[in-house]
Amino acid sequence: MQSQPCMKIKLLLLTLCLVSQAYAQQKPNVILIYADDLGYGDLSSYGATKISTPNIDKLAVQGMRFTRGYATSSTCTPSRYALMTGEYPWRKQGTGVLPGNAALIVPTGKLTLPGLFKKAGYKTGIVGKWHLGLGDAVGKNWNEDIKPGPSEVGFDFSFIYPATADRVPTVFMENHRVVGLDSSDPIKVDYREKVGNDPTGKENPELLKMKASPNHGHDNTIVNGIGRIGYMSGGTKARWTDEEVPLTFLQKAKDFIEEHQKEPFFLFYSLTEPHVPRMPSTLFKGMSMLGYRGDAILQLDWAVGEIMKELEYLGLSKNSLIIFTSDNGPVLDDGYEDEAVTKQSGHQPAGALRGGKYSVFEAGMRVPWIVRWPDRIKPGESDALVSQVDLLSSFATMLRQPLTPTDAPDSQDMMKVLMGESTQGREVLVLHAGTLAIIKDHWKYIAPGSGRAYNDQTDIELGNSSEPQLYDLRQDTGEQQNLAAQYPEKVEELSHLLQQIKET
Ligand code: NG6
Ligand code: CA
Repeated sequence: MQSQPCMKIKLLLLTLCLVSQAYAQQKPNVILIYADDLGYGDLSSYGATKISTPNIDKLAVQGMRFTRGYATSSTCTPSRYALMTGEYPWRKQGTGVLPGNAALIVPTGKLTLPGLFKKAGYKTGIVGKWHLGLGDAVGKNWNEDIKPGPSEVGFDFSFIYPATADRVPTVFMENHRVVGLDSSDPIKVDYREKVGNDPTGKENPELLKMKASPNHGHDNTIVNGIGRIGYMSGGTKARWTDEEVPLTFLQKAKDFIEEHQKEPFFLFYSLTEPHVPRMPSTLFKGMSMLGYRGDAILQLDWAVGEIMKELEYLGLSKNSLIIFTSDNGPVLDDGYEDEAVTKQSGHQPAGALRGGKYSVFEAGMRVPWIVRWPDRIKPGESDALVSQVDLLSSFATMLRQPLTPTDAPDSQDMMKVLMGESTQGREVLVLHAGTLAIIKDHWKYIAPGSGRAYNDQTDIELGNSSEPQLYDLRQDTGEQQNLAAQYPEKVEELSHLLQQIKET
């Protein structure tokens, strides 16, 4: 017979053992930090020398830094569509850059990334930019509940703005409602013709605090001295102040984390920087010496640091999985005279990559990509091929949620790769801008297309050509040498493969 104290010690040890096992198996919190138009070369951890981003660099040092991580597309809406659905956006009509009054394009009846987390018992939230449409029609009443939206595709909580900072309506929405509605000053939105009496950039350019670039589309309703795309009237008190937008999102993100600290949560923290209009808060104006675009990047880096501090403070840092990436590549002049070009000062937002936002060349879609999870990931670097379309399947594996054959059709399970436990990335990846491209091993084939080769407004090479293009990314990351004529059988193989994928 064992003595009483001995039994007690054994019981205590057993309990401790079970508790620690449960702890090890505890589901991690997941925070997806998604920058807007941040380029491959915009971070010091990705080679930038004219700007320093210590907080994001720290994530890179403590986690896995990917050098071949991609968004699916070179603009926002399609990349986000793929992230949410696990489906290549070019398979579906209407997934291009949406106006601010567009209807929701994410299907409500299908599995989505937040829906997956929800099924696995997580609390899910999005804070920041949405840009996937709201409601079931273009013509909607902004003064009442708007559905469907984030709540109907899997988010328990949303605090968003509808489209982009340069598109009306310039308001925040919490769950189904615009924040700060005032029935005596109803909001109207129109993208075809002017509504109400607010001045426009076209009629009253003298009222602008930041000029629109010539021939860009930012000359409709002026809000806070900035011309927007689209017209709005009313909602005077609901309109955001540009300098405060990122600070508001940061606070809401921190609140969400704090509120759900005791249960597993998934937070999609969808930052707005460095997308136009770049209007950093007073503290950051002038800080980078690269103009407001650089300042916005510093502000973004600071916000990431604040999120990390919050996690530390709550004791959640180790068991939180952070993914940091960007929705598409960089652009300097995207429609406002904000000195991004004149103060570039040698900064290379795309690093050594060719092209930029809107381009099918590498800079359009190859973006910073960092995964940090101290409880599981050993710090390192990986050149495995991964795409944001893969997150859905990868998390399905992590959460042990089986997928049906119609769920996330283009998403591949990259969990081991993301954890740094495998170097076997994708074999094949389709990229999307004006035309499609396909990467297989180190080869990249760009299908011929009729689009412009160069956009002089944004000063970006779009990558379109009437001729097939073939690049050897291993030797020529900068896509300088078109080898199509030299390797016709490779061109044949890849164009055939692309065709096959399009038809599946
Ligand atoms: C373009 C806008 C650009 C930006 C982009 C969307 C013009 C000339 N350009 O139409 O400023 O808003 O749409 O960017 O109006 S994205 O990152 O959301 O895809
Ligand atoms: Ca974007």
